[in-house]
Amino acid sequence: MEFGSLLEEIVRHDIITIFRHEHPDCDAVGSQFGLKQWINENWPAKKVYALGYESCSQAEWPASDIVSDDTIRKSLAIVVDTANAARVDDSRFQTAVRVIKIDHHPNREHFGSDEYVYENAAAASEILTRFFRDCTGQKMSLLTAEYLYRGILTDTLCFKTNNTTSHTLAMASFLAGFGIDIPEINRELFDQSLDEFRFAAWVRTHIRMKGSHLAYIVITLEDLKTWNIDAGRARNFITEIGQVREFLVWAVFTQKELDGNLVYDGSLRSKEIAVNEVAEHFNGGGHRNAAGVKNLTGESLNSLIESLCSKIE
Ligand SMILES: [Mn+2]
Repeated sequence: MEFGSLLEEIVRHDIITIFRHEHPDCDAVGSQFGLKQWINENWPAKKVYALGYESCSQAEWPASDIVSDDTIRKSLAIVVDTANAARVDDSRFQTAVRVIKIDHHPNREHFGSDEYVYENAAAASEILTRFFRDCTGQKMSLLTAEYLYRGILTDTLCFKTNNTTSHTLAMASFLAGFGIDIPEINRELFDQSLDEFRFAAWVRTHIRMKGSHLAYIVITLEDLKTWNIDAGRARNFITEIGQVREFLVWAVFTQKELDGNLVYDGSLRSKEIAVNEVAEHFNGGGHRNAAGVKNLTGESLNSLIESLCSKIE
């Protein structure tokens, strides 16, 4: 990985705004707050803001900053973990003096003047860890290391995804060296409440099969109400149906109301098949083995299932 003028740009600007994607996961906020923390510690006089309207429900994170349009216009904007401009959770990044993209998703849409996109990285946090490690003149704290470690650990599902490489592990090891409490961080991120444990059991018993290798579940608005869980968190239970030998593709769909109609958002996972290529035809996209779709009618949900199935056979 090469970081060109990234350090110089950070040094050059007095105001830095950091953006990430909507429906933020731990890699989005981990890389965002990790970068903010690192800049704050090395250049205390700089004004650094982490922006985004939504919050991440997994583990505890600092609140987003609130800044004026004028401040953003004067700032260097750094967008982390986000493949396309429309997905940034605050479109004002476009007004900044300069925009830098740091990401690990397939680089289909170019935005910003500088891009540090490494598709082989398992997490945006992995890229930032490498950058911080290479900046030998700067210091780094345990808190920064913890934010980034959370990002790597969650995006790799505890180092289990097939984009986990020796580089991923080397970066995690570098972070762990700051004194990270490894079992504690695992408990914080992955321990379930009793209600979640029961919901997970319900998800497992309500999967449907299409053919022998595609497993999915459709969670209705009524189900969400019964379980008192929001759609985003419910879709995270896709991990409950992951590790099954027979399943090559698996998915969780949640129902929602949009302009008076019932539509579906979904999370797709696979062992080998490129689910993002299918997702792109259904208002979605993402990684080869982990993608999402949104606002599908019941009919398009069925054709998505058909398309996934035909890709397996
Ligand atoms: Mn990520």
